[in-house]
Amino acid sequence: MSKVALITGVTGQDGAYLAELLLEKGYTVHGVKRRSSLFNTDRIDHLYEDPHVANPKFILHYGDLTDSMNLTRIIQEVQPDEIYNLAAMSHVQVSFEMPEYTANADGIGTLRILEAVRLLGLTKKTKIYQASTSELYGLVQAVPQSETTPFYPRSPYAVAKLYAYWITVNYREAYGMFASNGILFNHESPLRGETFVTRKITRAAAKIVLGLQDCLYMGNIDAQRDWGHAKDYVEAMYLILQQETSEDFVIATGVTTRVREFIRLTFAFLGIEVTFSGTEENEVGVIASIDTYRLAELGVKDTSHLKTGAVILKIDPRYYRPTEVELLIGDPTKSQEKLGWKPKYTLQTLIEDMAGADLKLFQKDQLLLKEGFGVLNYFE
Ligand code: NDP
Ligand code: GDR
Repeated sequence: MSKVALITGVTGQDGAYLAELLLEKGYTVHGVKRRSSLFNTDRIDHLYEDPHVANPKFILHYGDLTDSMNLTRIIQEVQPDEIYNLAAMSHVQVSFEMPEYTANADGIGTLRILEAVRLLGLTKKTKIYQASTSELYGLVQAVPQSETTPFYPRSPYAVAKLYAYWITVNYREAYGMFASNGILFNHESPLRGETFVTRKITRAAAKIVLGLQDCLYMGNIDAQRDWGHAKDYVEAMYLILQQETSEDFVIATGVTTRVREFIRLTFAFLGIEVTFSGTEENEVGVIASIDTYRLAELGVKDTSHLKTGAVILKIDPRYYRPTEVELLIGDPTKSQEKLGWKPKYTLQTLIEDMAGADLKLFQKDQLLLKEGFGVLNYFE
């Protein structure tokens, strides 16, 4: 009998990679997706199975983390061996604008799942993975951050996730449930949401190189993050639920990088050298040199719109956060030793994957535009 997994947040970046991984491992995968007025399954369309086939391996259910009855019914129907709770309002800056909703979905949503498993008498059968986050560390208490570093959350998102973290620990201790937190540091990919910083940068760099955008507006480019690839990180989620005992794990690369360095490396991969000048809100990023051979290699033949000395980055304080998390660097020793987990991607191969994919995406759009099909109408 194949194992049965239930993934909340299956339409998100991690949900898509995790569903793919578990299907490859022979699982039957159930996913919770939200009802939306437009299709929201782009990231998982390649996994779609006609629901009319016998014994489908990938099944979607409408649901929402704010709806207890709905979650309880789905869990009762599915009787999962493993639940991966990935659903969340996951954007830190947006959580300042929607604090109550964020607390409800990200905090109480986790309680709803734990309590459903308990009330349905599944505590001995169902293992639960909770998507915890390095945002819990917030204001720096010590670095590198490990499983024993104190938390100091700095956003409504992180405070909601703090509740989710502790309620997961509490259900494990109170009811003997297998419920584990993966404290994952930032992980990115070509499937990353367009408004997270890495994807915003790779998209803008690709568009600037193709002459579809002039300037990239950024917030705090001195923030430091420990960035990995989502493909590596979903492997860790799976491993956490295959352990004999339920425990919490930090998943990170152990390397931290400033946002400005991510910008520099992304443009460098695309053949543009960027230098920075000015300070704080007046800082700008300028094209220092253009490698036309590299651009030609990438299929960018017309570079007439790219000029040395052009300003391609400005600071817009709109993107500053009321309270910022300045420095994250994880200590992955425990996950390396106990899970045997090691990331395959480096920062450079992550950037190549993301910037390469975005360049291809906008080259396709450019072609369609040239031929008179479609409009370039992406909100930033
Ligand atoms: P995404 O934002 O890409 O995906 C979030 C998913 O949650 C989407 O499927 C979204 O649905 C769904 N969702 C949002 N609100 C609800 C709700 N109320 N009910 C049901 N589903 C909902 O996030 P990631 O894939 O990047 O992250 C996955 C999880 O891991 C999140 O919990 C995030 O907070 C956490 N995390 C992420 C890290 C990262 O660097 N990526 C690091 C550490 C933790 P829809 O598609 O309809 O919007
Ligand atoms: P983060 O990711 O807040 O770490 O949360 P994000 O990519 O949004 O920001 C990283 C850092 O970049 C700075 N920054 C900007 N960020 C955005 N989005 N847009 C900008 O224009 C910009 N300019 C500078 C930010 O201030 C910040 O310091 C992500 C999410 O996936 C969470 O769900 C997850 O829990 C954590 O990672 C780990």
